[in-house]
Amino acid sequence: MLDLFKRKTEDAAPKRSWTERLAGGLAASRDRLSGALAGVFRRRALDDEALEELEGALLTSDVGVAATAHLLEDLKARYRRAGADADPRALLRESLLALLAPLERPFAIGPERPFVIMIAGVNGAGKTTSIGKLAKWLQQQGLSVLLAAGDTFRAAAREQLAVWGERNGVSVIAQAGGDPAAVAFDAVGAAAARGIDVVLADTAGRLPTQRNLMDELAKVKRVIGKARGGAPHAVLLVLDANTGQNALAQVAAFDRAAGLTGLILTKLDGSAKGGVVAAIAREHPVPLAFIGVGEGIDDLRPFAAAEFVDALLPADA
Ligand SMILES: Nc1nc2c(ncn2[C@@H]2O[C@H](COP(=O)(O)OP(=O)(O)O)[C@@H](O)[C@H]2O)c(=O)[nH]1
Ligand SMILES: [Mg+2]
Repeated sequence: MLDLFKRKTEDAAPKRSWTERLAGGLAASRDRLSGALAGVFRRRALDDEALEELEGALLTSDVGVAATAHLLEDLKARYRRAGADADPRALLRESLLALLAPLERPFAIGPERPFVIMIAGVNGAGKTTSIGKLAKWLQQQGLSVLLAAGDTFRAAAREQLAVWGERNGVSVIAQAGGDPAAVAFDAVGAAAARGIDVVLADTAGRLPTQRNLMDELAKVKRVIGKARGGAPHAVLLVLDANTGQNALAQVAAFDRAAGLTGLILTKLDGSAKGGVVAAIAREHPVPLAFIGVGEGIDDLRPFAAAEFVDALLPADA
């Protein structure tokens, strides 16, 4: 089982560059937006028909009703100001960048030691994989890392984290069938004893029946705080970019239960539409700390709004 997992990850190792994979993932949305903009160019006016076409393209790209309305209003205002020679593509890029830029916030590891990062998200969102990638990223910043296998309900999840531990050369604290909160508690203690800089605490995205995921998450958070006053210092929600508008509901629910400090948006390499970033920015802004574009260890980077807009709506298409 472990071998299978390893091979799968290696096969998916980056052959294309980061930019290519991000652009590849967003290709469908990019084509839709470019198609709608072509209509504006054809008619040489941002008229009702053009706006409707753009609206359709934005909605189909997961931008959501609120952010779509905002973007169209913003675009109209920019168009009015820019005058007859306006380049609608450049203006829409400006609108998008203005909307997304506030989500770009450098993810900083504070002075607390250990600095505890709790990773939350629904099952399959990409929590464990993102932890593997984050461990590498943190080590590249010169920080030592310890992983806590908090998804105790599934043996496979534990094994998967162990593989990422091995791949990164970092320790993993796990308990067979133990309580998630207890694992997190132990991990924080172990990190303190060993002088480790950062703890990455995995959590369950699905629970055995009759237990409420959000209650459990709040409990894990509380127990981490008992292990170390002030911890966790960051709570990151992992979102699968393919979940579309449902991602917004997840942001709201997890924020309520655990107080999110940031987001990780994964699987932007697939056929994700990407527009959900705009929806989050408009409706429930939480800093987008990282984006993921693959299953490999290097497939995670801090979110950069300009890079994202370039992939979604390049200047020169
Ligand atoms: N293509 C792609 N697949 C990903 C990415 N992140 C995670 N995955 C895959 O999504 C699946 C679920 O990921 P996992 O980390 O187990 O999710 P978890 O249940 O939240 O821990 C696995 O098959 C991962 O390899 C990503 O950025 N891109
Ligand atoms: Mg997992």
